[in-house]
Amino acid sequence: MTIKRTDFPDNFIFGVATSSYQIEGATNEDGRGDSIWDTFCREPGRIQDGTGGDVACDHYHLWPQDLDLIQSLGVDAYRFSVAWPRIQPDGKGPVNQKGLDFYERLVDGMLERGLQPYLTLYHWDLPQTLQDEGGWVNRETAYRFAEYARVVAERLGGRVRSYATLNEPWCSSILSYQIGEHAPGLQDRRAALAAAHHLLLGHGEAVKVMRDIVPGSSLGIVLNLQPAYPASDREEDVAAARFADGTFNRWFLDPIFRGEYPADIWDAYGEDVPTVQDGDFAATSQPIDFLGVNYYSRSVNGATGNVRPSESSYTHMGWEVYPQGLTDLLVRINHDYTVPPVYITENGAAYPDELEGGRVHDAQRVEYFKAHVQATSDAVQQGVNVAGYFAWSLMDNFEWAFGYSRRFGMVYVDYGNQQRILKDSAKWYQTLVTRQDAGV
Ligand code: NCW
Repeated sequence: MTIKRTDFPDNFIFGVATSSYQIEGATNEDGRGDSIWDTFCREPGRIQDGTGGDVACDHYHLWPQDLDLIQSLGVDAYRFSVAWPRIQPDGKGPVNQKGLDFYERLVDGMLERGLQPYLTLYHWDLPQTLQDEGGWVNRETAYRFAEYARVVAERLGGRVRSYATLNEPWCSSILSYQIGEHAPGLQDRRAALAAAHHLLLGHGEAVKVMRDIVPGSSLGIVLNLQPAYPASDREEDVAAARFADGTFNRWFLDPIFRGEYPADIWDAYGEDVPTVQDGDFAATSQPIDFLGVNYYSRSVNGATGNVRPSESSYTHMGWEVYPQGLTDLLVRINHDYTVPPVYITENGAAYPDELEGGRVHDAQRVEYFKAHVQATSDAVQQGVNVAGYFAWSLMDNFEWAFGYSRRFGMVYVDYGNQQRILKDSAKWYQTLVTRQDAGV
């Protein structure tokens, strides 16, 4: 089966995505403050290969050539994130003009190259000073976030077509404060649920503030959603899937699109539920212009734990390859919620790539992308308003707790000399997006 660009609506956007801490490096330059990831990476045992983001892809210095690279792929848009500690080193108060200057150059650089900027305000690099006061567990952080959003929107304004508040709040709450795999590495469910609530509140407050500053830009949020399937028809397995869907998906979707938490999960959380003040749900459910969906895999749930189907293939992250899950997920959210246009803001796969004679033959990644772009098109055919697709990632980068041991890029990064080398998947994507009628 082949897929071609003309299978999609004319104004459908194709892009590539990255995030600040994963690519920028230069963590001590031009007045940047510490983020919770700088601290976390210094703690022994937190990062699999003992590395951190101090150099990463050195994008802070190499950005002009990286933008050239993106332009050469022929994509329409570039999704990137702003590092809060570059803008406000202490997370509040004084604004660091040099930080704003960097992102202004970057945005202008995109526009000069015909690339639409899709900006994310928070891709997990919380200023350490705010963490010292409790981080997202502290309600005040939500209001600090709205101030930071104001500062960025005032400088970059309507040049940025799309502002996302948060990337994957499940990760910056549950994975960070309950499971403890991400910074700040706590293991406390009650704290995690407070963090999730304050993230959602911060999202809503930021949307309110930005509406007036950038009325022409589209505002939204990016969630990592994972459809949950039962391992069998047995009642216990169906209940397990419903619970997984509730904690992972509905806990974030419902406050945004219904102004409430899902009752079944609220009851299951017992004493650990967050304190919700009057007006909080009015904030979390502020109208938004788009929903960003990051899709990587599904979960298969049994009463006694998750199941890993043996006939499936798995990526280097151990995530099952299941493209049908993307179609199912999109159709389902379109059915269950009144959703604005949806973007697939991330989709991709890590594989252990090897550079051979200047080339990277990442056939599995090509297959992964092909199947998921097709799955996106299937959802469009079934009536879901999908407005764009962003590949994760433009280039190999710092994969959080896995350090540099996982490669998600369409472009290979040789960390020894910072060379960028197009993998076969980048060439495949280039053909898809630039040769309108070429089946790839
Ligand atoms: S870790 C993660 N990722 C990867 C990361 O590079 C990117 O910054 C994120 O936006 C690739 O895309 C996202 N997501 C976490 C997914 C959670 C998987 C469920 C784990 C269950 C314990």
